[in-house]
Amino acid sequence: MLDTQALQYPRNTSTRRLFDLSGLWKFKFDSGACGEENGWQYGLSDYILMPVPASFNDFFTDKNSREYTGDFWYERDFIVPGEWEGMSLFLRFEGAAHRAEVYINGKKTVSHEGGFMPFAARLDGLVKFDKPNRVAVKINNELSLTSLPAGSTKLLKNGRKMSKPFFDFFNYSGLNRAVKLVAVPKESILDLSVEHKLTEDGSETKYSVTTNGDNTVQVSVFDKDGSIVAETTGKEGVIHIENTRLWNVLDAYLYTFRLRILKSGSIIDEYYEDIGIRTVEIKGRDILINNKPVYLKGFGKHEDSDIIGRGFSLPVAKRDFELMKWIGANSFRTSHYPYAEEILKMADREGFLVIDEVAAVGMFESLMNFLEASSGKKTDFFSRDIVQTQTKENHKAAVSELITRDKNHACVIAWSLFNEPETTSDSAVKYFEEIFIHALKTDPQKRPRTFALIMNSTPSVCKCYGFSDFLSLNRYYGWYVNGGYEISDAKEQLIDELKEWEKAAPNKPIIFTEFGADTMPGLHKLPSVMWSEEYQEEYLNMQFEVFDMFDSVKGEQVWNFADFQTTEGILRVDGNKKGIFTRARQPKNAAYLFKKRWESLALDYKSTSSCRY
Ligand code: BDP
Repeated sequence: MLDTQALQYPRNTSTRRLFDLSGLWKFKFDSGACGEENGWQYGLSDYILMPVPASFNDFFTDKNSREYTGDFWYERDFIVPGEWEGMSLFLRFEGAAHRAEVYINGKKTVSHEGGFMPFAARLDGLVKFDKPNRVAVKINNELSLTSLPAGSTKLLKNGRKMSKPFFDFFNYSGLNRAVKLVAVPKESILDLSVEHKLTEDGSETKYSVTTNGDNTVQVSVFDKDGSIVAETTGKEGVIHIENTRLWNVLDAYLYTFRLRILKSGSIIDEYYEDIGIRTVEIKGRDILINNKPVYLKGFGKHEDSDIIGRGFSLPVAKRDFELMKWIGANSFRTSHYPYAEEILKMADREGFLVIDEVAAVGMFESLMNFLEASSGKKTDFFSRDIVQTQTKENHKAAVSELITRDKNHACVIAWSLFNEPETTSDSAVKYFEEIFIHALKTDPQKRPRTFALIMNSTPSVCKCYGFSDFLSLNRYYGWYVNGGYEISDAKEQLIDELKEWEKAAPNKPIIFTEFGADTMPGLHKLPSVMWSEEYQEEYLNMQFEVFDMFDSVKGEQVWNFADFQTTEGILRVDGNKKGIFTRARQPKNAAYLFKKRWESLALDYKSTSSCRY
């Protein structure tokens, strides 16, 4: 059963308490997978200290540790204040990559699959008050056909394990996000869902609150100045707001929805969420926000930075938003996994549009899937029993968690349910259908659903694009295919493919969710050669010309926002260099090209709808 409260963003309120356990934890590799046998759940000896949140990998100076694959443990002590006795207590793990088992004072409490979603270790009855308690967590970062992201684990002849991702980012592992000690009242608010409708005089928000008790629920809505604009009681209902200040692209407005459980005048529980009121819809070839067409300008990103790997860093997130605003972007995709919720909160506040992606990446079974795809090689990923059973179950659970956590964010305009899966075999179809239906059922707002199509998923062979409400194309003509001086042929290919898509899917907007060229920052060549800053610009100008030719293209999200770390290999020079910014978040020349273009493109660029700005 989904623990919805674990997915609820934790807050201090008049009834709730919160303590962040970020800091140095004890840490130890368990290459023999014999931690439990040796009693590590009770405490670690011969440990080292490890910062949380962070990926462990890049702190190390030896390669065996950086590449470590297998079980590893984190442990620390924590005090639960006596004043919290009688409350419901849990530790919230916000991201443990890729699977975890949590022990509280030696007792196994919870296990969780997937490294990008919060889960709770419930503490009731397991902890002492005002005395040290111990949390030990065993994490495992092995990749397999059933893990999201997918990959394999190789046993080297020297006995060490090695991660072999079927995807193009480093398998950063560990407690990548914070761990928080949370106390909520025994009777408390477990979940809130909202669904908005625009009316002639404002808006209507249908809401539903889940609690674990029968006392009255009160919902009060406050504007930015703290003035109350609506109030009602009941677990379900409709909130009517007059003259609503809608949430808009790069013009965000958030109302605070305060929820209370009341009993004879006293407050049993209190929680709040900042909610932007807006609608999202696909109509013909338009993506409509509040019934107005929008053109997406932005990035595929990664949670990736120097030293901390995939660890969440508020400062890095802040810098990324400043750069995205500077360059004139209005959107991004959380490629290739759900990001820390703080990032969505920032997007809510800044008015960015987010395509929220589940970690279903690598379902093509190849590390260099961009190359395999261009070679036309078929990998029948979905024909295996284990994929149709265990992987699908994990995938559905990940979709449930993603949508439950992120459903109220105004910034989230679509769910991306896969990145570059195999789509040409019949076995993919049934799998896709189930995942797409599951997402629709789970989302109260019924947002558009999509998946990012790999190069070889062309209209003539792809059997799955029909499930998408809009097409998300990852295309590398001019890089993996016909790169360099052959770019004129690449342009023709891109044009031909787009013509085919327009015919095959006349009612679907097309978003380029990936296009890009690896570029060594500072490498200048006249005339251009591939990898030079000049070639990146040449490649992008070619793309822009083609995008501008097709009215069906309703967005461009370049790959990638910044250079990022990958598995080492002959195609990667210390990582993927397709960034428009360097890994240190400084501009390459191409950044100025984008700034000029995006600042000149209207928000409703190429709209076909009658309702324009
Ligand atoms: C696509 C993937 C992305 C890669 C990119 C690339 O979706 O993760 O990083 O290509 O090759 O295949 O740069």
